[in-house]
Amino acid sequence: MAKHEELPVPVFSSLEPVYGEGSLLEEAELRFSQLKSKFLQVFGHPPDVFARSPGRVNLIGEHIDYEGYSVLPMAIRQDTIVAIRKHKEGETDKLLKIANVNDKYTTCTYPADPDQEIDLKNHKWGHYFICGYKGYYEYAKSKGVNVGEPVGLDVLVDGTVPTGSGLSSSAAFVCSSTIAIMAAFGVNFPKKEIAQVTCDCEQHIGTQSGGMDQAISVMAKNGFAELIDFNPIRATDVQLPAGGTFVIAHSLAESQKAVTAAINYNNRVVECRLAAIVLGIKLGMKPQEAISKVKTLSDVEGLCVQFAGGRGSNDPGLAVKEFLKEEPYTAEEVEKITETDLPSILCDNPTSLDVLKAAKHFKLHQRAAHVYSEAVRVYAFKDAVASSLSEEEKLKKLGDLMNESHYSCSVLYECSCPELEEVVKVCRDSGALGARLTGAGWGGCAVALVKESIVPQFILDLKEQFYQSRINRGVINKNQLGLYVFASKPSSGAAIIKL
Ligand code: NG1
Repeated sequence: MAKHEELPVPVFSSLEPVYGEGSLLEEAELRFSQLKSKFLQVFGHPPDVFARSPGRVNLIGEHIDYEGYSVLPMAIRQDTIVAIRKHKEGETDKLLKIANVNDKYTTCTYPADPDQEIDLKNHKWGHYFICGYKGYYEYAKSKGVNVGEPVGLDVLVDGTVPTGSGLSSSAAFVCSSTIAIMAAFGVNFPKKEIAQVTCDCEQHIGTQSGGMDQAISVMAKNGFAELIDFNPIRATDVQLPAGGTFVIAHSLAESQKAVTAAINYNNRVVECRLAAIVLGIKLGMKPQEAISKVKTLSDVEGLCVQFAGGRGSNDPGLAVKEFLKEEPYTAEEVEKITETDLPSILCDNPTSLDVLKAAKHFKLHQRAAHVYSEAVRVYAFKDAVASSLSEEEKLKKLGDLMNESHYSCSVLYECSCPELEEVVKVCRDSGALGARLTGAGWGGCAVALVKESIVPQFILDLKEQFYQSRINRGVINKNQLGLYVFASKPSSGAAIIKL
């Protein structure tokens, strides 16, 4: 039997296989029927097809996917549904009209041109659809599909993944858009290929993201977290211990990842790249060879481990301690080691040049120390899940690893913020076995591992200690609390729905 990532995105003619039964199904039935009527009302035709893709919570493995390391997320029930209709021959307006059921998002219109540039200086929510649109054409052409003349598309979006929350609303939107476009054009591909295409095409938005979010959104399986490996993309089911529940708690600070890319997300990608090049050179590579061959810390892991081997260890972190100083590097210091100016090293990506313009210095030691140690924690987490430890011990071990991960993200990678620190502390004080920021950070959500038996009390405690003062100040409405703090079970991945 083919592995599930080799299979195409499933096509369903009813909602049960995706949403199960009970209240989730009822809620989904309502959403789909409202989406259908609104589509008719806005565009004067019914949609041809729907695609949905979920958000995710990353349990462990933060900021290491773009360095080539495995991560361990699970899909959540919140998702993005895209309803789409391809214009028929004879319909002359060659436009992509992207509307949203939520009035907060005004309709975006773009030309039906797969080669259009996305205007990064003028960020719009519809740009994420254009990522998928460009991705579809680039990929279909590379697979020899006759894509024909571009035609207009009518699109209506309904998303329930909170934006800027570290739960990957962007990937849910890009994946559902790409899959909806594929379905409208009558093609489908293996899930692992779609995971790669959507990962590549989301980079059109200007973040040099890794592939975690798209991979889990496309390849998730109901009831399982997934260990996601890269190069090539692969998903391995991880059955989480039954006695533990993951509770997601929003810090209520919005993470503006695309807008702050030059100082936050892309800055870390660049720092990791420079750390990897410097390590490569210190461990014997010629500067030019390191610059051309080394892109990520995983590229020099072998050299670091070899170095550690000489000291009776296999920890690449030893090379970090030995060769990367803790004080931040100036651009000149890095250029002295690389014998090349930084713009020439990083010229393959214009968004890296934006990082250089904004950066005062580079913290190579701390970033590399985080990446290598976090990569080890992912496997320790997976091994603990599969171990013969008692359930109690297992949950304790998983919680400890999550706490260590948070410390590393906060102190070494500096991707936390005061609100996240506060919510993580409240989670731990309220009985979580472990709690950490999840996703890119700089705002967004924390994820806490909580014993199943105390979940209701835990959520009440969080409400009292973290959310009540925010409700009193009018930051959120008390009726919306369920959107910001909720228990989550591993949900299913992307699907095409023809009703
Ligand atoms: P968020 O911002 O949580 O969707 C981002 C990246 C991931 C990964 C995490 C940090 C995108 C689409 N996703 O996730 O690839 O690097 O940060 O672990 O940018």
